[in-house]
Amino acid sequence: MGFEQNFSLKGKIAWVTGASYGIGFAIATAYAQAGATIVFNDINQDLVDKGVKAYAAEGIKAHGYVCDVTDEAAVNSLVAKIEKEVGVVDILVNNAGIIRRIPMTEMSAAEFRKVVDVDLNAPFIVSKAVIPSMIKKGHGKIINICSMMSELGRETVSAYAAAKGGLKMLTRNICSEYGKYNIQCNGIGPGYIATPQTAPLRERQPDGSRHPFDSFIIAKTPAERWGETSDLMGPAVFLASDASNFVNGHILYVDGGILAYIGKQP
Ligand code: NAP
Ligand code: GCO
Repeated sequence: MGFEQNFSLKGKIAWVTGASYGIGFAIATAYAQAGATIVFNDINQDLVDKGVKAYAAEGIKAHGYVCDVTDEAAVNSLVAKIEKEVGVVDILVNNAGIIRRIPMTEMSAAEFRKVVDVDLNAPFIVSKAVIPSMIKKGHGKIINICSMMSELGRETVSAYAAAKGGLKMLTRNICSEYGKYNIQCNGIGPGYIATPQTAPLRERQPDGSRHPFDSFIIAKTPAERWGETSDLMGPAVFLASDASNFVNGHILYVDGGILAYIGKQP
């Protein structure tokens, strides 16, 4: 197999969850550029319609579906629909996610459960739904979008950190259980990336100065910048391609060096 072919996704069907915009959109765009057919879902028709238009603007004919990834019946029904309308999923990216920044003692159990439901239970549900066909097909790639919070805690993100820490271990367990079927399950751990999800952490102050958290992240990142969704495209293609067929159960941190660095002296 030629070197470039190792990184090609030609002939593959990739499903990226929650990918109307943000990190998922960037990953799906990279997969299309590498030759894959793109399937994505989002939580409502308006987002899906906007996503289809956004992909079309990139020259990509994406198959968009409405589906709440926490709803197992809806996910199983969608997998059957995708297999009928597009084909068997070769590459799954569990990207859909939410965060609630609330001090733990002020967070309700319902709010905690909601974050865990989307960020951990849903990757279980969706992975479970696509694995049987991957086994029949003789190969599969599952990529879970983890986080710095798969390794580190911080104030107000207890539910998110618990979920993303669990997602790291779910990644390793899927690797352990299905590696023998030539299914590789890995994670990507983005650092702090400029998307709508982190917009509140980057808002300029009334006097025009940086948000304190923005300055904090700059000081904690050797690259001295926030990540862009484009920084994730290459690593995502690598983990979806034949080039990573012997990489399994690994969390690839794409964080500009945050996890390696004690932080700039004030
Ligand atoms: P985002 O901008 O909030 O996008 C998340 C997407 O998932 C949205 O389209 C959202 O739809 C969708 N979604 C949420 N709940 C869903 C559900 N139940 N079913 C289907 N779709 C659902 O987030 P992002 O920044 O692109 O992050 C994407 C992933 O990367 C998440 O898992 C996040 O935890 C992770 N991550 C982000 C960063 C970062 O710095 N941005 C860093 C590390 C990891 P709605 O618009 O309706 O909510
Ligand atoms: C936060 C941020 C982070 C990022 C990301 C870091 O509030 O700390 O939202 O959690 O989203 O997960 O990797």
